[in-house]
Amino acid sequence: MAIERTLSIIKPDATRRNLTGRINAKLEAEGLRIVAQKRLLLTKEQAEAFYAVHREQPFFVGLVAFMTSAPVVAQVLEGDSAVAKNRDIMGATDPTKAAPGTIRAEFAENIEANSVHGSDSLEAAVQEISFFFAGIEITS
Ligand code: FUP
Repeated sequence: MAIERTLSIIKPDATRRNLTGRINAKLEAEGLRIVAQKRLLLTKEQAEAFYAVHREQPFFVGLVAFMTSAPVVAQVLEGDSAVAKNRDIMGATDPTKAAPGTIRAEFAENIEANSVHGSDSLEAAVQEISFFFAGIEITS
């Protein structure tokens, strides 16, 4: 296994319900290290840029409105196979399909307000980490 870094976002539905600590506890219990973290309120332009790949999707406008509705916590997670491991810990996009014990099964409100984002590939992780963090802000 290789040590990887992945980008995680604790979304507005979760920050609003004070779930940051409980989500972080799950990530750490599964062996991921939080090597950078910051809380911020995304602008419309920032949310649109982050989710640019979904620009043509019918859910795009709602997704941007949701992601700018309250603060998010952006974080870099590090560990063995961190990209896939975080996706496992998160669970499926739709919480009704997420495996028991996953963050989305436990906390998500619906397919849009689904509590967390996680990079879906190593290439996406590199790009998404650089969207939020400078190298000097990440410390193993
Ligand atoms: P994921 O990688 O699991 O976050 O899922 P996607 O990249 O497919 O979708 C990104 C985000 O778009 C989801 F987290 C929530 C939102 N979305 C919707 O609001 N409705 C949908 O039908 C699909 C995705």
